[in-house]
Amino acid sequence: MEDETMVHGKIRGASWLAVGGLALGVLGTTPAEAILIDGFDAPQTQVANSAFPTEGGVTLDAGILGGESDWIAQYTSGPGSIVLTVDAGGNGLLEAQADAGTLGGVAAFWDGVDGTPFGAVGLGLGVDLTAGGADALAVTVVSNATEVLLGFNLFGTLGGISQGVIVVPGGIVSPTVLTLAFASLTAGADLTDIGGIEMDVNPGTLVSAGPNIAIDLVETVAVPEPAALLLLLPGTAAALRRRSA
Ligand SMILES: [Ca+2]
Ligand SMILES: [Ca+2]
Repeated sequence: MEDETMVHGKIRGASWLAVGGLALGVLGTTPAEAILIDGFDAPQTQVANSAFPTEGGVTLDAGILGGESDWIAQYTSGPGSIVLTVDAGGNGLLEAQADAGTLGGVAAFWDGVDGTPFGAVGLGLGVDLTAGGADALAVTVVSNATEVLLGFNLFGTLGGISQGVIVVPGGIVSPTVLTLAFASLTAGADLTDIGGIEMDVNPGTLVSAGPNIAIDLVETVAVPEPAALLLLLPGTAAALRRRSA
């Protein structure tokens, strides 16, 4: 996985550096820094099947937003298992899959240290998701066999839920960053004070023989807007001319 991580870093680093450098030159501000929600670097395994239809656990790790992630594998029907693994063999990935003919789902929660994935979502984060100028959630998918929906529920500390979905296309074989703009979320929660984050794999959709998805990290990012930068360029050029005159 070391090679993949390097490739991933190179791709992401290169693209953001290029645009960030342009923004730096034009706007004179430092590029926004993202919040890492989870890099999936602490091990977790949950297997749900007909004998154990709802399995869950928590992972405590200082590298996880809020210090803890909560996990549930939910089996619905079929001959096999719903398998959730995080950091298997130290690979730094979240992987979810259903055995052939088996239906179910997988969910992750980041809601502070509450010691359980069950019951109400904890509201222990108290995080400003817009910090650093972030305007989107981003998921880096390293591989995905068939189309998967990643449903996000953002729970406001003071109430309300904002929701959105990232469509992960099938056929992904190299690190791919997919974003969910805050502006596209349903209204409900104050994004500057989020108590809990939920990510569901294929929410409301039962999946058979899949999904076989591997995710490297979930974070917030400031998505560059090339169109806005282009609009700024003429004005900047004019300002520079005035300054030198
Ligand atoms: Ca928790
Ligand atoms: Ca990772």
